[in-house]
Amino acid sequence: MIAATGTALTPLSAPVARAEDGYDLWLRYARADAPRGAGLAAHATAIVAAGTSPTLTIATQELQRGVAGMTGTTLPLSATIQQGALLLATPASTPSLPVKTDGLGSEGYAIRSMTVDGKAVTVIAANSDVGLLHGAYHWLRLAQSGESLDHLDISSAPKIGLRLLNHWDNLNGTVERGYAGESIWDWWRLPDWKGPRYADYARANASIGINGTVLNNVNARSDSLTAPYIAKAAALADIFRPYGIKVYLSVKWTAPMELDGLKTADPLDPAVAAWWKAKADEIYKAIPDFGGFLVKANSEGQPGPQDYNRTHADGANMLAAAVKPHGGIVMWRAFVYAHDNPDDRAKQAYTDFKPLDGKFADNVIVQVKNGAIDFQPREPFHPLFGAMPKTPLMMEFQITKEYLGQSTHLTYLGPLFEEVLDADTFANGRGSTVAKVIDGSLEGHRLTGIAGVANIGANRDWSGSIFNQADWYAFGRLAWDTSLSAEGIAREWTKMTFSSDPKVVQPVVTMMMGSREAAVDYMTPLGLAHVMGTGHHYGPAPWVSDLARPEWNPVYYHKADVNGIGFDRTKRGSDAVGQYAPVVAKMLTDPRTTPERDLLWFHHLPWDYRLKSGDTLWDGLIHHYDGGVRYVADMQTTWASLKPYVDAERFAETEAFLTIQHREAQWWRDASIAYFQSVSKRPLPAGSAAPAHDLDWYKAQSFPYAPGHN
Ligand code: BDP
Repeated sequence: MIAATGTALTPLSAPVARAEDGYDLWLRYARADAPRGAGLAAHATAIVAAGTSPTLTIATQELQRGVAGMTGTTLPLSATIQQGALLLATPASTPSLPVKTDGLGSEGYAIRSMTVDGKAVTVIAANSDVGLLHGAYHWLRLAQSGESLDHLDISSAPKIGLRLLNHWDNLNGTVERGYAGESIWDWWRLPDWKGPRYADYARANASIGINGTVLNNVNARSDSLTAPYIAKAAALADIFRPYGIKVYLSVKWTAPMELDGLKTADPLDPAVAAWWKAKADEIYKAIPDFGGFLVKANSEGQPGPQDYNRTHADGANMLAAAVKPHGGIVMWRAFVYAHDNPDDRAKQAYTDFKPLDGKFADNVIVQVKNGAIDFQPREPFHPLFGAMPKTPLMMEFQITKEYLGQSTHLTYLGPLFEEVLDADTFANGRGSTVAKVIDGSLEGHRLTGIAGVANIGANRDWSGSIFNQADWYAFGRLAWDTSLSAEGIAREWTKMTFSSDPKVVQPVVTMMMGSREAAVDYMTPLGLAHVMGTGHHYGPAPWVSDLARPEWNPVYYHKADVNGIGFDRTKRGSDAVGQYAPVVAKMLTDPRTTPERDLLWFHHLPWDYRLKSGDTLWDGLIHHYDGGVRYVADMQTTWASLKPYVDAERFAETEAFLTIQHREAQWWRDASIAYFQSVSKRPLPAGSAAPAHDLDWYKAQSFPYAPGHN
């Protein structure tokens, strides 16, 4: 909670006494120490805002809230310019605006320290009030992080148009792969009851530049398209609108059949197209700025156009025509693989979608997961990036940590996002990064997007742990600007979330930066993937081999036996490498030139294969497992040393979660080694302890009530 009580200023590195429950996220506006507070107050003597729109009111109220929290003083609204004022203006509201807003688009902003009418002021300028709101949040971020507010000369505009959260929230309040409690959407009591949390959700998202939210699970129910549910979605849209956030809905392909008894859902059937057109008209009547549809079709049992021998493009284009007159879009997911297709699962999306390049309507964007399997702790970038030049592709990241320790593990995802965005597809020569594919600059697309599967739930702390909030934050910041560094983002998040005291910032950021790699090490080192427990995906189960579909079984992915381990995706194997640009394919064909972190993703290698460290593959694998567990122990030590600087509540929770993480990292390591040793028949390298239990013990563990899985 914001602790705006008391007048005594807390010295920077003094112990923090107040308890916090995480509700305020990175918008805590904690009281600044005396020198910083004074500096801040000098740059915020009043707000001069031209206009009274709901959005501008939100911006000024946020500035007032922030300054009150940080300095204890009330920031007045003023009609006239005074020394130290914050000026919020657009060219429309202030024709004499002294700051150029060209190139800022409809959402960007400029922040400039300057002299106006002889007074030193800070001007926040934008082309729209939403731009001003983003600018206000930027200024507050600087203020909260203890950055200088002098001589500001900032321009910022997003390159990616759609920056969306995808909620996998069900209408019954559960959240698929959600580890932070129930859904924050109170569907049952909407639209009448609109709790304060919705606006706080919008504030948090606006503060990091997220501009859209898909309200319901991609495994959608038709009910969300009925009149009562459209009214509920409209109530949320009304709350989010002034924050610059649009709502979108996931749709079920067979909704026309389920809701209105149509005989078919064939996209080329005129009655089906007419049904969707009428449905779109109905939605837009209630939500005039409705964003559009997200579709999971012909994937994991969901119906889709292929059921009628039509293509994904046929399906997407029919829906696109329905929303087109209203300016809506269709996000069509490429997460497809079929039970009757014996080909490598990692190849199937490319095989299905690549031939459709150029066949999609201009208001369709294809949403591609970061990797070709499914949000693993590490995956090479998806081969579709760079392979469909005539089609806008948007990124789908998973913020919720289905495969990365769920709610309790501290595994900061910034480095994962950064690694994928920076990956070079070589589609148009060197420097054809994934970021350039999705921001449209590589192939000249105007429709651009990035989505993150939300980690938000009804828990007080929103995300299931304090550190999980950093993943939501990092997603938003990178969506706004893919060139930001994960480390810089961790730094600003830490300053706002805990303290700008370097004694806190440095260790916390260091801890965060290696944490995802540590999870890779204790779960799936050297390019292993998908070895987790069936269904809930919690915990290790590399031995599973009895599930109906081959590609649901961990043994399908690691292919370990007495001779070696790994999935051969070279020409000798599935030839998934052939889906990458020739330069990349060549590199991945040879284990020696394949990045070691992806080694077993692309190659099946003998246990005696020599790693760059000089270790055999077998010994190296064990060393990675050991290193991952050790890293978690080190995080525990670091965290313990921060006790004097962190409030009791957040300290205790993180301490307890790190204890869980350490226990589970050990379990991952031990169970994986017990299993792989049972097939490799090799001794452990010197210094590596035997697993605590035998393999049967690990196999016998069962978790029928693990969260996030129905
Ligand atoms: C997988 C999840 C599953 C989702 C699916 C998807 O395990 O719950 O429905 O992805 O993205 O990661 O559609």
